[in-house]
Amino acid sequence: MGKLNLSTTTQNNSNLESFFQQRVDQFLKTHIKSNNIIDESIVYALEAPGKRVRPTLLYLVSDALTLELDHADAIAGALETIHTYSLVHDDLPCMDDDDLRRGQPSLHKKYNEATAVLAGDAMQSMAIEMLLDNQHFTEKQNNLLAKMLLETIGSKGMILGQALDIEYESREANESEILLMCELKTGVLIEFCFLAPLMIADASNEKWERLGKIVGISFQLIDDLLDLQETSENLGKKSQKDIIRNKKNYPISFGEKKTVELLDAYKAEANNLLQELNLDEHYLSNYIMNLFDRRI
Ligand code: GRG
Repeated sequence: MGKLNLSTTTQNNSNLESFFQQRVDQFLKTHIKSNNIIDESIVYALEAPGKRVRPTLLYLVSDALTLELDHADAIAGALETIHTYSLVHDDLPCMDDDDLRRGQPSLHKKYNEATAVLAGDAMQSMAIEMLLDNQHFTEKQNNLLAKMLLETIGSKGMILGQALDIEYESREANESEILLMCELKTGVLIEFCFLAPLMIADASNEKWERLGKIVGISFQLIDDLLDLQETSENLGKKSQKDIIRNKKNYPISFGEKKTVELLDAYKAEANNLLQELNLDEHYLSNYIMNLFDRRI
């Protein structure tokens, strides 16, 4: 049932979440020194109060597979760095054009557009360096992880998802196209939180893989619902923006009711998979179930 001594590290879910948040933040702090304007802007984006969902999932899946947490630090740091780069570029005027991110001015507002493009580019290199420099794994394992991450975020993964998101602003998209777009632009990076430790532990199986896929797609569906239902103040980013930009996300195209029904079905399936994987008493189960109920 995992190596983490939860009784000594944390008493409840919120302590556990801040334990993982602090852990990845500490890793990032020691890896990124603010020596120049690009590093300074990267620290600005990374230190902003994000939820650290991807590192937390990565640590919990690693623990469930009885991997050591310090072996996962570099993967957690790389994931948060890639995720933050995607937000920095997503906020640019040529993308989703958002002035507010994580409750503070977007990077291009605090600095300028050129700095935001360059900082995002540098964050991608930085993340891959973190994986390749991980002293806890063999060179072969580090190379495999780097290749997996590059495929995940490349032109057949996250970037394609973002390209489809933009393409659908000017044309209709059917249900399977929208679900694929959700999986690519957001889901695949979350799936990586499952697939990376599974690869290291040599423990891949269909149930784990399906769990990662469902959690990833659901995360975007919930994000789309929250965009319609919550205030900008609560989200720390501009809400109601998808309708204004003619986005074809799931609730806009098929309604909030159908989105909630789909999410209920995914949540029930995730719950069953967690039980079949004998994880119902592991904190990963609590964390995943709470992700389905999140309001930020
Ligand atoms: C290469 C120019 C260029 C752009 C790429 C990759 C990319 C732009 C965009 C990725 C798509 C994207 C930003 C999807 C949004 C995913 C999502 C739900 C973000 C919010 O994640 P949270 O809620 O945020 O985990 P925090 O701030 O808590 O970390």
